[in-house]
Amino acid sequence: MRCHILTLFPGMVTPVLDESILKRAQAKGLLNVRVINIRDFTFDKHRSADDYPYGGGAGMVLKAEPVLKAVDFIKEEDEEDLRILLMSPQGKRYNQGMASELSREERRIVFICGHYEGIDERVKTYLSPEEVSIGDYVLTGGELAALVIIDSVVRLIPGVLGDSASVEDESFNQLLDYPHYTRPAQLREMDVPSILISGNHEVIRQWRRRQAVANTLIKRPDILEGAVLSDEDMNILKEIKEESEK
Ligand code: 6GU
Repeated sequence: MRCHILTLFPGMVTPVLDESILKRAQAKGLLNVRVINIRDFTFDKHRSADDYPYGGGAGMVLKAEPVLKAVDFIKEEDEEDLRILLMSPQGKRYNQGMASELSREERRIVFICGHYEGIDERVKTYLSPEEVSIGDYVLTGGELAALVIIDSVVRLIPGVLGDSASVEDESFNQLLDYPHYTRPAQLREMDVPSILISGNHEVIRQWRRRQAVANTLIKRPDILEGAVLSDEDMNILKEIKEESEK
């Protein structure tokens, strides 16, 4: 994944990029991120990136020109053909399917992080970016959203996670997880399910599928509505439903 983050607050993103998996992915050359300060593309006396809204009203608006200049700069320095995402609570709701799609994107991805009450509409008119939201709530800016997207995309890139089995088959990876346990086998009178200690890998696999399906049915039945299930999971779901009707 190759991306640029355009922000007025580089300090909100760089520490996160310098930890854990995101740091390792960069060291391995699987993630390339450049953080660009939008303020570096302001050229007036006060280096102002925001201004009062035309028509009045509360709050400030992020100016269009510094953002457009920053994008011009990326096109000149790096490449012409960019995938531009505008972080906005009004955008299309981000999900795992979009993460999967972005993990295969060859182009450089540009995250434009707005702040203040909004961003001058002409950024949208000029760049026709994809507007993306990470959920139905309002953040103070797009930085955290951009990091959420980068994190969720990077872990899907082959070689990023140590164990490639950690990223399961995409199409059958839409259910919630099964429960995990580690040592000790008994903790405050709570035992690890004995199946997990049985050593029978096939039985363990089936137990986990069943837990995942049951977990999803209880906590997120909405996911099951649209999910493409394997034949095995379909059968498990049918069994669970039949049992609950008894
Ligand atoms: Cl992408 N930006 C902002 N400012 N707020 C959000 C968001 C994005 N997604 C959800 N809320």
